[in-house]
Amino acid sequence: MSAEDDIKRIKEELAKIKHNKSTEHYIGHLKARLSKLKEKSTSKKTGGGSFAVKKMGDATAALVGFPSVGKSTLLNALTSAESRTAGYEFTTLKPIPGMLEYNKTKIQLIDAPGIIEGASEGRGGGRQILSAVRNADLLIILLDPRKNRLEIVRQELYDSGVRLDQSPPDVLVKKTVKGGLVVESTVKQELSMDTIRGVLKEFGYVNAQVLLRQRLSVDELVDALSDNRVYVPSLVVYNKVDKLSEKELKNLKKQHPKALFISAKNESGVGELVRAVWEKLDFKRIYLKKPGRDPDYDEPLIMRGLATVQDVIKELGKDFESARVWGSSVKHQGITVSLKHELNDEDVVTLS
Ligand SMILES: Nc1nc2c(ncn2[C@@H]2O[C@H](COP(=O)(O)OP(=O)(O)OP(=O)(O)O)[C@@H](O)[C@H]2O)c(=O)[nH]1
Ligand SMILES: [Mg+2]
Repeated sequence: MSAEDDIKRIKEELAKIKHNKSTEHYIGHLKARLSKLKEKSTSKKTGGGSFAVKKMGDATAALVGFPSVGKSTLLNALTSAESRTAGYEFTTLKPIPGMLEYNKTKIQLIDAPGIIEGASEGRGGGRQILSAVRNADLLIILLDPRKNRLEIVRQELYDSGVRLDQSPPDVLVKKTVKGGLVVESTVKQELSMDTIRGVLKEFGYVNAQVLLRQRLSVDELVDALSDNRVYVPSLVVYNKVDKLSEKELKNLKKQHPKALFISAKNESGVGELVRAVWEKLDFKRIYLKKPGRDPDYDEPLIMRGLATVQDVIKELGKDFESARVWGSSVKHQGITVSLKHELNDEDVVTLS
């Protein structure tokens, strides 16, 4: 029996089982097994190949969606890249990168071929496409409002190991030489210890110290133990709003209050989209200032996420011991801060 047959059989079985306390252990076993089989079959089939795009710029955002939703039209509107667009499906055959500059930041944008239902199982070359976008720092899910396939796209991403807008489960596993499985939890778990140990065993842990620091579902526990999970933020964007009546657009906005609404063709709403992309990528522009000189506002150091003075020093690759900071992260302008101090966007830093 091939891994594919096994995967299919386990999925069918999972679909049939009723979820309750008495089946929890067995479900855990099946889900762990499924994850391992998928990992094995994916690593065999995807090598990146011609679909691999080298990451460039300060961060990478990838466009994902069904065919013909306007991904290439949007890439062309936002960057100087020229990706073929057409009124038929599967126009784009491999990922096309472009570069977008905003707020002194370079954002690489990847236009990917369209994915369809079953992509995570390889339909329509889906595996290759998903493996090309999964390493992006942000996924822009582009949709045609007339064919709203948001849930399908999300499910395909989920099934290929992409976890949108969530952080990795807080689980620490340390393999040991002997002593069996020692499982501790800082919070009360819903899952029984029997289920947790069963899943750990399925992943091959015989001797290990395991610390669970959050309440976990079976899926989260399996995620924590699987190698191929990525945790990526996302934006939901409805394109082609020029085709909607005012009333239709109003209803759509009501249904999806967090989404963005654009027309890539007319380039309307794209300014807001670029701003949202920039904000979602959590950039910090740090202006460096040599003592006695003006800050360098032209070429900020671009950081992402949490950025401490220490991170800045590391990025510069030089030795500094002290820092003064001006900007919104300090109460007193120009004060000397510790190296652990967290910087905000547009802070000015003098290192010495
Ligand atoms: N009315 C309207 N049409 C659009 C818009 N954006 C794209 N289109 C049209 O939709 C069709 C598909 O656009 P593409 O950009 O090729 O779509 P894609 O998502 O890259 O498609 P694949 O490469 O096949 O996955 C083309 O005919 C575009 O002109 C838009 O905002 N409004
Ligand atoms: Mg395209």
